[in-house]
Amino acid sequence: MRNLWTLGSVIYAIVATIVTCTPVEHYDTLKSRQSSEGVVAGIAWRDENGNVPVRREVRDLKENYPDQWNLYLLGLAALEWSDQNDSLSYYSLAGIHGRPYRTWGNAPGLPHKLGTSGYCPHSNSLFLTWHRPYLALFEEELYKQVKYYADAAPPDQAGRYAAAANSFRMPYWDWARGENAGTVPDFFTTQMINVVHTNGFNETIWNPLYSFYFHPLTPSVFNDKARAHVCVDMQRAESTQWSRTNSTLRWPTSDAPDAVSNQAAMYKSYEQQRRGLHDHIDGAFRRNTMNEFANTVEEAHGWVHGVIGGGWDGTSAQGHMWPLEYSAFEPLFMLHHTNVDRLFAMYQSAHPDRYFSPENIGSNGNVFLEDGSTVDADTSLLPFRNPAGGFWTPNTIRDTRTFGYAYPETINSREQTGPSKSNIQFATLSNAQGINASIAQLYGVSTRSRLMITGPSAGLDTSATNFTDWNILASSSSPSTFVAQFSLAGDFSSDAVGDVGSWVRMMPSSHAPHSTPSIATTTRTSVQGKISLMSNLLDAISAGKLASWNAKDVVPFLTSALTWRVLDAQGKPLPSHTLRAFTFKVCSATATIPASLSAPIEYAEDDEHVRCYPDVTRGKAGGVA
Ligand SMILES: *[C@@H]1O[C@H](CO)[C@@H](O)[C@H](O)[C@H]1NC(C)=O
Ligand SMILES: *[C@@H]1O[C@H](CO)[C@@H](O)[C@H](O)[C@H]1NC(C)=O
Ligand SMILES: *[C@@H]1O[C@H](CO)[C@@H](O)[C@H](O)[C@H]1NC(C)=O
Ligand SMILES: *[C@@H]1O[C@H](CO)[C@@H](O)[C@H](O)[C@H]1NC(C)=O
Ligand SMILES: *[C@@H]1O[C@H](CO)[C@@H](O)[C@H](O)[C@H]1NC(C)=O
Ligand SMILES: [Cu+2]
Repeated sequence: MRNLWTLGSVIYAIVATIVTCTPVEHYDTLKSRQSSEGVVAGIAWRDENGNVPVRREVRDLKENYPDQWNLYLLGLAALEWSDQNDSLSYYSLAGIHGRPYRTWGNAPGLPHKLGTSGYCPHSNSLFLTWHRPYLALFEEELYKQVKYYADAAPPDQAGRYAAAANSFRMPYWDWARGENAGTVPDFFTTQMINVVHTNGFNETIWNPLYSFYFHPLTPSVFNDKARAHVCVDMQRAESTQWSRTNSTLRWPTSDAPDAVSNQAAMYKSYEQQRRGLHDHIDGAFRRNTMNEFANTVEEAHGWVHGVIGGGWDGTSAQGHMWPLEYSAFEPLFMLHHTNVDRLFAMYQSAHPDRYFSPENIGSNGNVFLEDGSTVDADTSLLPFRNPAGGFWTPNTIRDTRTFGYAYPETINSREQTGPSKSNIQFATLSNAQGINASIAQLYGVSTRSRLMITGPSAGLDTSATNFTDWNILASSSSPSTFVAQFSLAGDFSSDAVGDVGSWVRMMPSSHAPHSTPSIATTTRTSVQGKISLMSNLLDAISAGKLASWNAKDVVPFLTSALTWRVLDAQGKPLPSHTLRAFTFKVCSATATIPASLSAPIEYAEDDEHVRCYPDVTRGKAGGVA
């Protein structure tokens, strides 16, 4: 008994030390405490037919709905400058996701995790569902600001702005449309932006999409190093930059306090990655279960965090968007995650019968999830309370209309039962043809059109309907953030880096307690990734470097051309001998092109039509032999 007691007090002392390392700001020091604390109700307004408005693509909002665009800029700027002590301020809402690791909305989570983790679930199946009420909460607060500006309009403009405000919903940035959707919008990257006030006056304001200013910055809650000094068990290769940087940065020039963003690096990174992102989302929509879809979308999502934040390839310091702990402070976070939520809603519309099955989360716990627990569609999504009582769950957030919004592609899709099918006002994209056609046209079409163009010159009879689809299948048991970059150009020092695309896993830094070499010895359950080679093989065929996409040509080509490297969260390449946590193989599958352009390409998944080629990967670090 005595030994047990002694052991118990030692454990208690260790836990107490860890908990007191980081100052925990408790919610009750914050303003706005009320009985409805932490309740996410969504936006109640509906049109005369009872339909919810849509969240629009941000470029569509700017070009075609200028009143809503101007209210958005004014409202977002006001929210960003709101009092950080208010629990519904931009700062407090962003702080729910990761740092400063404080409790929110009277939902403290697990007592022994207080002050060590945020609420955001990553690398587990709650990822998509947790962000839906999170975004809805942010949207509610943004909407209040938008209404405030509309209500202050001069009397002769009041009706116009009231209408714009009522149907305002926050925009998304569709980063998944590849070359078809152009570059990073320029209004993400300019410091100043023009806004037209409701009284008609023009003003150039600080662009709220450019960066968020901490006011004040509280170094004690953003200082990983200071914490590591107190907690001797946490020797981390982390920087103190977060406790010194007054505003959110992208691809910062250094980790010094006077660092500035390098927007051109974000711009270029997106140009390099957008085709791979497109292929990856195309692949996500082809997954057969919601859990697999969620996992594949989360990979592409992590990739966008890197495109915006930078710092993962060693060419810059880390920007706020890259580490999970700080990413929600970056103004583009909400635009990015709203697109993730939209992709989720589209998959739901295409497959209304599919939803989340129970999953063990392994080591991916957070402030409210114990490591090793099993989550399912009834797990509480802390800290977001349902007005009907208790917390929201994956089952209760299933329908976006619960929170008062839809997306252009889902507003009238077949599974939804809104009273009107003719609400053209909200339908910026035609969805009359159904959700599968929208998915095929937005995310499946580039491979197909390129096949049709390149096919004949590569000896493909375009009246034939079958072709061979090539992918890298990857798996990893790494518990830390990593970026696996794949290349056919072979030169990782050039601009061609990652020309095939990347496979990204974003993890909280607490998952790398002893820095990266421990990657090799961990035992957590593995994650799977699938990276399409199709676009690059088509390029190679066009360039005359590859005769056809048949195995007899592709296998020798990939054997000599395909290389990869894996970077840690700081952008340092991992030495080959530490890649034991990874496996990479190259496989092909038979795919069938349907006659109708609005029907998706069909990919065989069964063993009979899938073949793997160890020749391609043998002798390469992590490669299957
Ligand atoms: C916010 O709260 C802190 C700590 O309670 C206090 O020092 C600070 O003055 C408050 N700031 C504002 C703007 O109320
Ligand atoms: C405001 O500025 C825009 C862009 O510079 C211009 O097109 C518009 O006419 C201006 N409106 C007013 C009321 O000055
Ligand atoms: C950051 O803000 C603090 C006070 O808010 C100020 O003292 C400091 O000079 C600022 N640093 C930079 C680099 O602007
Ligand atoms: C979309 O297509 C899939 C097959 O690819 C089918 O199972 C599903 O029912 C379709 N969804 C709708 C809403 O038509
Ligand atoms: C195309 O592939 C499917 C299997 O995915 C197969 O059943 C069919 O016979 C193939 N058609 C041709 C023309 O090869
Ligand atoms: Cu995220």
